[in-house]
Amino acid sequence: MKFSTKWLAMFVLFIFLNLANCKTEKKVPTRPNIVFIMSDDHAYQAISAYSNRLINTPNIDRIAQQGMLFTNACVTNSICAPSRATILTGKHTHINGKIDNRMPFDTTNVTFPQLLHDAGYQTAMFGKLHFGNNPKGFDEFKILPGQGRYYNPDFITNSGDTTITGYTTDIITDMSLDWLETRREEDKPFLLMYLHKAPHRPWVPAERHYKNYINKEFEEPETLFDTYDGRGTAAHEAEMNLLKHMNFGHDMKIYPKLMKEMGLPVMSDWDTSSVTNMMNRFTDEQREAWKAVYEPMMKDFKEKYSDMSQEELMRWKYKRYMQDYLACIEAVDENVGRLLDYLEDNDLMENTIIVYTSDQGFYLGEHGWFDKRFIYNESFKTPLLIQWPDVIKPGTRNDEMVQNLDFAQTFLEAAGVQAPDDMQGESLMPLIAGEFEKWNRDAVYYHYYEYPAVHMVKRHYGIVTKEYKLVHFYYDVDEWELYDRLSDPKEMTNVYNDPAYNDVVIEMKSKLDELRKKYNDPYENDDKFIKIYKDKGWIK
Ligand code: SGN
Ligand code: CA
Repeated sequence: MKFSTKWLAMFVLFIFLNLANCKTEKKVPTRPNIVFIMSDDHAYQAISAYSNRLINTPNIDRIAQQGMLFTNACVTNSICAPSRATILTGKHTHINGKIDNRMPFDTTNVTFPQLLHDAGYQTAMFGKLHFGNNPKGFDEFKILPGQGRYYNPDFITNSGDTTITGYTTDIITDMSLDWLETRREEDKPFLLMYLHKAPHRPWVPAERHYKNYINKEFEEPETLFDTYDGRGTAAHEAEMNLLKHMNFGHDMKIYPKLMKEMGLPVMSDWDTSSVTNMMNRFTDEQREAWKAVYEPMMKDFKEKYSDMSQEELMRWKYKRYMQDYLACIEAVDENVGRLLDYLEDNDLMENTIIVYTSDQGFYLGEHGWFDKRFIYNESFKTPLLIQWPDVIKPGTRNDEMVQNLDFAQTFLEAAGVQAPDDMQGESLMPLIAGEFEKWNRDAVYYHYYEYPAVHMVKRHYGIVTKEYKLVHFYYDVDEWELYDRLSDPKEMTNVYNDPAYNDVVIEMKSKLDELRKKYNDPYENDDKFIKIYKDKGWIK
């Protein structure tokens, strides 16, 4: 009797200790895997976890269902390579040097993948980087040169260059799955950067999607016919209006020969050559499939064009734009689903941080625009969904002002690696672990430089809080704008000169000065970067 009581007590203690252990293990997971999924130019308006007005993205939405959806995530400089440089370095672009798509990325910058690799992580990158130089700190990479191609893409890899037949979104996923399946070292945590080219311009979808989308119609944004009254020179002069600047060839996929026949204007140097290049790159099979769907579209347009009003043409262009843009996202969503299924089927979900984001947001006809660059909402914000079953409560939403600047420190903290002191973001760990009292950011800083350049969005910087947005456009103008984000969420009225907002302007300007100091961006920097453009002969 005595013997069995002792054993029973020991058994209970053993169970208790084990349970306690499991509990600690669950709460503070060690060295999680990180799957960083980023697409290019994916507007949050085209993810159903944010809004199902345009498209259903059941797979991307899974990440929000299992984790957290950020409704106020934004970038520091809304353009491709600068955003990527900020993500990798945890620094604003005036510090890491990649202020625009043209300047080279300075490879002496320390990046979070290098630090994770040094700390024992296995690291891989597949897809679009857009730096002009290769990534450091990766055991393996296969990246698209520059913008890359939608069909039969070339890749730069750490074992030589290659060209692969097929559709780029599928191929980047195949590469990632192949790496996970055949080269992952099970005794190490891993970082996988899975980076889509889609849905970047010129929006070339896979056959299985374009044939379904070519006859679809879409709800229009309220501001499709915006005339920019109530805003400054920059909005009026930007060259990203669907009616005025979206190309008939390159974007709408009308054959150059037909453009000529119909007298359609050529809107960029590459408007006509781009369709020809795309057709030449296709395999015979891909070309025939394409013609079967896009030639009837052209025929139909040819019949209607001469009777179309400018308003009808704008509507037609919006529809055509959405057909191809959203069809590209279908493939991204499907492929994200393949990756999530793999992680699920291989017991890799529990202690893996999965992030879905884009390098910036995008205009889907809001203000009559496509493209990005502006601090205005659709391009300033970016989608952000994060799951980490061991840590994040499923189905949560967060409306804090988080930035692409914050990823590096978040991942380093999650991996237990000390972040260098000169990184400028904030780890998102308190937000994702539900310790909200530890988060105290109330404003973010933004600075865009690539001007004069394609789309002609003027240089500007600004500060954004949940309530207000203060912007200064400079270089060839000197104009301030203030938006009341709560009463004017579509940003239609600049209230900078409205006396009712005098105090807000004063307060926001003083906060702006503080942030420029905090991020080490003295006002003299603005001229320094203009001078670089002059020295390079990009401006006179
Ligand atoms: C290309 C696009 C632009 C786009 C930039 C930058 N033109 O130049 O529309 O703004 O890339 O995009 S295209 O005719 O070549 O498609 S970014 O995402 O790489 O920054
Ligand atoms: Ca981009």
